[in-house]
Amino acid sequence: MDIKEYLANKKTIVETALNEFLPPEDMKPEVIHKAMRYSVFAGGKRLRPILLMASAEAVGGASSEMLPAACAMEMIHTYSLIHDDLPAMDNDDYRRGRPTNHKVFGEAMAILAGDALLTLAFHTLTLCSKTFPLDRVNWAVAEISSAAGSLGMVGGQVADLEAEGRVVTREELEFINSNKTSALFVASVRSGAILAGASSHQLEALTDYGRHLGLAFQIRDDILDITGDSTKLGKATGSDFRKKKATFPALYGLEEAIAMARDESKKAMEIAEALGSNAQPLAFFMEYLISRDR
Ligand code: GRG
Repeated sequence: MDIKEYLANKKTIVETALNEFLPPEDMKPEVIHKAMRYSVFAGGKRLRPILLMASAEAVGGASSEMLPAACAMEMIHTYSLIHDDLPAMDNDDYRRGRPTNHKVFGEAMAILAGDALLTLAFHTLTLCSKTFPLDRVNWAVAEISSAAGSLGMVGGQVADLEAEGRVVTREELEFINSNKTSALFVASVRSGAILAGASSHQLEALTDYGRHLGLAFQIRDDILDITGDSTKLGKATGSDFRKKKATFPALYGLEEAIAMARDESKKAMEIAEALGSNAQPLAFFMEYLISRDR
């Protein structure tokens, strides 16, 4: 299969749906809707929504029915990036190749744009109840809210902030990654499968796939911060080192980190292949992620 064509096709579908779910720029108060749209339509790869749809397809679901849940994941992801870039956190000036949200709209509006996207995500999720049985929708909401909150992404961000400027143990790094980065990937894979009515065996296998993918993605992200091209990445490189961030290359060395990423992605691909032909895009998706340069 042509994974680039698959990703481009899904990306267009997700962006069309996002455009429908987000309030228009001319809706009052205009500035907040402009700020939300500014970051949502800044050129993200849409990895989490595509993963959610591919996971649903892997167990026989229809990806078009997944759009509210898929877009909800992208809204949560975008909120986290806006808040992560704030002066109180990473204090970054560029994201996705453009000035960060607070640089354009000011800090107060950036905080509110993040808040509004997180809230809109859960409103959008309620639309799943038009298509799927309520027990599945409830389950998906529980998965996504846990993954985004203090037991997931927010918790990982807290541990990351607390680790800044000191050497962390392997267990701490594992905790930071599995919560800050992997939790949303795992929730995307799981909620797509849950909504599509996956069996418990399929759900277990897809959860493992999501964990390996999340780890491989984060290690690759850390490596790109060292070896990547800032023009392609759309943000400055070397920032992990400058901020003394807890990263896989810092703890294990670059060579071992590269080998770890390869190993994790191989495990994810093997799981996807074992799930049968409908899961083929998941295997290609992993391959694409590990060789990405942005
Ligand atoms: C502020 C609650 C809160 C959480 C922030 C996501 C996050 C936690 C921080 C972002 C910083 C970072 C480098 C995280 C690890 C990897 C990551 C999430 C990278 C960005 O994801 P991509 O590559 O981005 O999917 P695009 O721009 O393509 O959507």
